[in-house]
Amino acid sequence: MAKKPLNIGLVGYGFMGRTHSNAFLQAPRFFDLPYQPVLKAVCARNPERARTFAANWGYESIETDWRALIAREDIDLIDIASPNDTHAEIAIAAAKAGKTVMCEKPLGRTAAEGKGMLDAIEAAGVPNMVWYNYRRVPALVLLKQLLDEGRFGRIFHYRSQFLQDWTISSDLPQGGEGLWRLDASVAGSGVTGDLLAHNIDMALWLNGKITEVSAMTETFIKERKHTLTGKVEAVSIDDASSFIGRFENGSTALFEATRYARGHKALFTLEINGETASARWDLHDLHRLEFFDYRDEGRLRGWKSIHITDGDHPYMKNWWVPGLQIGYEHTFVHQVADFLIAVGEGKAAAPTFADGLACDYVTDAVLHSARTRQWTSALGA
Ligand code: SOE
Repeated sequence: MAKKPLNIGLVGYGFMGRTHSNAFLQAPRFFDLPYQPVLKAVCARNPERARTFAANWGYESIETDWRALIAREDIDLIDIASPNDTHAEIAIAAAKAGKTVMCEKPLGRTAAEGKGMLDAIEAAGVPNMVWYNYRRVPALVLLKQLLDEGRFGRIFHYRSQFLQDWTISSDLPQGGEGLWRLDASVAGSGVTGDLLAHNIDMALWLNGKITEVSAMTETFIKERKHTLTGKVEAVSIDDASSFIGRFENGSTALFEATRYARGHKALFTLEINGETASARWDLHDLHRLEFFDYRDEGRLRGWKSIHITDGDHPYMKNWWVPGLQIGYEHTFVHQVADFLIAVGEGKAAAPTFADGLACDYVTDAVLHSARTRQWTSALGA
């Protein structure tokens, strides 16, 4: 049966523009979806580069002004993959125009911005999703299933890190294309909104609400040349961010994100310790889930390393044959597939804008706690 076309208008053509475009192309090839995504238009300020991007990924047309993209009647879904300072304005305008909206993480640069976005989405009643892609790693979906089945008993500890090392050089400029993540006026914050937000979103999904945090941030390099002004300017972002905290379920939280962990490129790790089981996972080995079950027979008790590649593992029957791995880009493919299936059924698919705002509340609390050196509520308004 012919699928209903769903016309995509993408804003932004950077790293995330590529992951999203690939996902829209691949999802209907591997999953049975109620819609056929059609790459209608990509929007970016530089027309030449937008045209090159469109030709490479198969977009039918380009726009250089996101307002014109939203005004187009042949666009059903606005996908926001542009820098963080553009998320709110575009999402609010797209919602008002009745478009379906997908937005890169973090939702807003602040929770106040995120709240405005959620209000607009709710007023318009349009389908929405935030691209916290790691929720779609098969090993972590399996972990979520094991938690929901109650295999861990009472949860005592949740700890998570995101370690990178790409900003250690003091010669690296800040700001501008490619380096806007180093400029807080564009990004909102440094690693707190960029990396720690992934740890937090995952924790909210797996282990429930974080009620309060006590945080510390550090900016190791205080001045950098700004790409746009050419001048050496004060650095506005946090280079490292860590916190201890409490979850609503009584477990304790230990989180850390940094871009100064020499040797680590994207080491997203998490570990959860319960009364009857523990599990741990890391992004560098994303197809494995380490699992310890205390209820195993004593003589055989130990950590299992489960290779998440079999047909009965989440998403895996849609890919190759048992034993063959998938990777990072597939998390975005899964996100498109889950979203379109949910939209077809008239349901919400998490992480919604409400979930994105819940994460923004925690990142705001982390920054506030670090600034004031006080324990801070992470539950938001
Ligand atoms: C930063 O280097 C970054 O690209 C983040 O912006 C992404 O969200 C993360 O998934 C990988 O690292």
